Amino acid sequence: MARGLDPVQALTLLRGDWHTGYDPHEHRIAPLCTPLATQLPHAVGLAHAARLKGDDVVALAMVGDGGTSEGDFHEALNFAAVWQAPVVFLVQNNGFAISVPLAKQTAAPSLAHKAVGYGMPGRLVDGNDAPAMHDVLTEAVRRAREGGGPTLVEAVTYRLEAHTNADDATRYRADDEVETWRAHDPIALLERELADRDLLTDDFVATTRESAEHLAADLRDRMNATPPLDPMDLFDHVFTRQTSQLRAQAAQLRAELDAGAEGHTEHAADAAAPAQEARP
Ligand SMILES: Cc1ncc(C[n+]2csc(CCOP(=O)(O)OP(=O)(O)O)c2C)c(N)n1
Repeated sequence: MARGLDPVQALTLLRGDWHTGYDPHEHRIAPLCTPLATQLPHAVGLAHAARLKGDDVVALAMVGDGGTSEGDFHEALNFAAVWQAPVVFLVQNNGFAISVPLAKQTAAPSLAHKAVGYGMPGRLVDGNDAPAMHDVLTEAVRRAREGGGPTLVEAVTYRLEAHTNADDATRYRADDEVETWRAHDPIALLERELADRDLLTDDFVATTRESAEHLAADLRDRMNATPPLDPMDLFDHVFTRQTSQLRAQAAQLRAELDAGAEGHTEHAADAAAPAQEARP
């Protein structure tokens, strides 16, 4: 969104569409992908290639605390350091990978410590402190741009809500822990800090709140509108030339969809029949 992307475009994949919703080249944002941490080796390859071509690029690769347990995390950081690729790895450590707390994810003193083993600087920062985040990331980007190689940044924060609406977070963490972190909400902290420095007017706060509510309401409305999806699209862009297995699977789905559509018509007819009979 900071690069002018429509939030509905950014969320297209999560509505079940087969494409990422925006042009990665136009916005210089890689396509979203569901498998955890695969974006990290992609970022290293992209940054390394850009440097070889003399393109002034620094890749920012983001991952969660849980994602740092994936093999891709290790491979990406290792190669980034060996090649001195211009990449900044930003780990959003929000304490949980769905229900798994960080203590079950790693025995390292911090995730930032892992940088030492790869041979790159590691930075541990309060992820709820916006100016601190800005400082640390600006320094990491500058180092990468000047040829100083990658940096691993661990931003410590907390996931206030459940992982998804299918997750009941009360089963694995205490309410008072959540409330303690709620008091450190990064937006409230930034607002207080700016107000303390007389950099914030009531007018600006009111206008910003109003436009944020408007943006959220508009996003909800547009996300709730049923997207024009055809499940058969699923098979179109997997291979340049479709395999026989995919053709068979496509035919099977087509048959199931057609049978389902007929089933719906029959149900609709069943439902309509008694009403017709009851008519005088
Ligand atoms: C390779 C892989 N394994 C499992 C999953 C299922 N999964 C989706 S999100 C998630 C937890 C991610 O936790 P974390 O990396 O800490 O990120 P967070 O969502 O907390 O920001 C898991 C296990 C997945 N998407 N990909």
